[in-house]
Amino acid sequence: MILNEKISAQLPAWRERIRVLAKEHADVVVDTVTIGEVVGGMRDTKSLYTDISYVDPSEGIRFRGMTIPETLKALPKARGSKMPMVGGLYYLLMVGEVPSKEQAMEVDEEWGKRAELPDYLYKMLKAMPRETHPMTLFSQAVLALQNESVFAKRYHEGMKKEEYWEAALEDSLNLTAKLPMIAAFIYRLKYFNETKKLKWNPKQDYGMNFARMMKVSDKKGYAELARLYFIIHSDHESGNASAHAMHLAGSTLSDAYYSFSASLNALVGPLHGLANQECLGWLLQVRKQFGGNPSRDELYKFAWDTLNSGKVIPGYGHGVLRVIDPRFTAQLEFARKRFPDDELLRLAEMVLDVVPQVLKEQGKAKSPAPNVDAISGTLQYYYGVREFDFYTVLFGVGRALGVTSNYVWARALGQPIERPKSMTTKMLEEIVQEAAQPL
Ligand code: CMX
Repeated sequence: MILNEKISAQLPAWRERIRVLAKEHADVVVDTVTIGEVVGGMRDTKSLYTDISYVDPSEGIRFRGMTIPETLKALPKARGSKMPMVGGLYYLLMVGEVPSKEQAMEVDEEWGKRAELPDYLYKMLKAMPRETHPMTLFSQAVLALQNESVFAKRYHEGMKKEEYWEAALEDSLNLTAKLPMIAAFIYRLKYFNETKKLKWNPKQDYGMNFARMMKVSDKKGYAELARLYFIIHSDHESGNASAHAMHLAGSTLSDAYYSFSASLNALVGPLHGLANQECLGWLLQVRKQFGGNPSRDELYKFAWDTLNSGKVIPGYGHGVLRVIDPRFTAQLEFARKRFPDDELLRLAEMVLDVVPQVLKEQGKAKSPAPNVDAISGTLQYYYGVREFDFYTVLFGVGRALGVTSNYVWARALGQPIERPKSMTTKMLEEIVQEAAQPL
């Protein structure tokens, strides 16, 4: 399998680099942790390493060193499509090189061989009450598949530490292969009461298979969106909540299924991935109240009313980014090219003109700029996927590509179990008192 060979060839040099850092430079000070960081959710505390992606506060995400426009340009495109194959992105994240078309297709083909879902998974999903949140179903489905973990089986058979990554990769490929089908089945089951098993078409890529299984009316257009959506949502370095949850669980040698279920459970919070559903809900409330063409004053007041009611404005602000999220821009460009006259898109653009000003006036948010979630629901809505509570599932399918790449490399480089140190509040207060004493 191509990913095994490529990663295997790189490993000795990477392991040596980490060994040198750990053994020869362990005392070098990287950062001074402040009380602000301790009590402030470790925002920006430099305490993780990953080479899969990096978020530059003033530029946005780079996947293996490449910005979003560079990634979209460089990766081989799906047949008859302007968007890259998702298999190519997975190759890039895993291997660190831009794949040829054949290499990208090999990943897609590998997914095709592993996509089928076991019977018990269908039974389990069908047995759940229909009102269950789709993210609950999604996380449950991932957890149910743990039964199939190669890593867990081999670990109990005495697998050597140097081999962990290969079993982790095997699980990651099996898991990422199955996610589009699980997501589409949940969609058809929950909202249309359809219980028929789904089939993967090996002649179609990841994006088109997903669009076909979702049964949207414009499959070609939606497949393009799916490719873009999964690629841009894949990774955001390893400190964001969903990535970090996977990393933390994985560091205990939980397998990819247990770890990714943890990741999804973090993604579903309204301050993280659920913001995409909240965001569209907010936009539709605007439309309901003022119609499709509100005045600037109406929008301004609506935004202030949201803040004054103690809520956040979903889709704006970010923990690390200090500029417009390039993932937002990529989606905006996609929409402007394909459906510039869509009423909801125009509304989202009007909101973009007003909300940053309101957040600046309020003066709390460190960044008033839109993030990835500010527009993603608008695009889904256009293609007929209008069940907002499903949107975070889509985020989850994409996020799996990045977090499993991080997970494989964390095992490959023998990253240890995570165990940050807590202090008591009294200890922190004593540190403050000591610092205040004259020398
Ligand atoms: N609306 C209202 N207030 C906001 C805000 C927004 N969009 N963004 C930040 N703020 C507030 C914070 O709530 C915080 O207030 P308190 O001091 O009262 O706690 C203050 O501004 C400072 O926050 P910050 O340092 O700028 O941002 P954080 O790192 O604390 O939080 C985020 C980042 C994304 C949670 C926050 O901007 C937010 O809640 N945004 C809206 C929800 C959202 O879009 N989430 C999706 C993010 C992308 C993703 O992960 O999917």
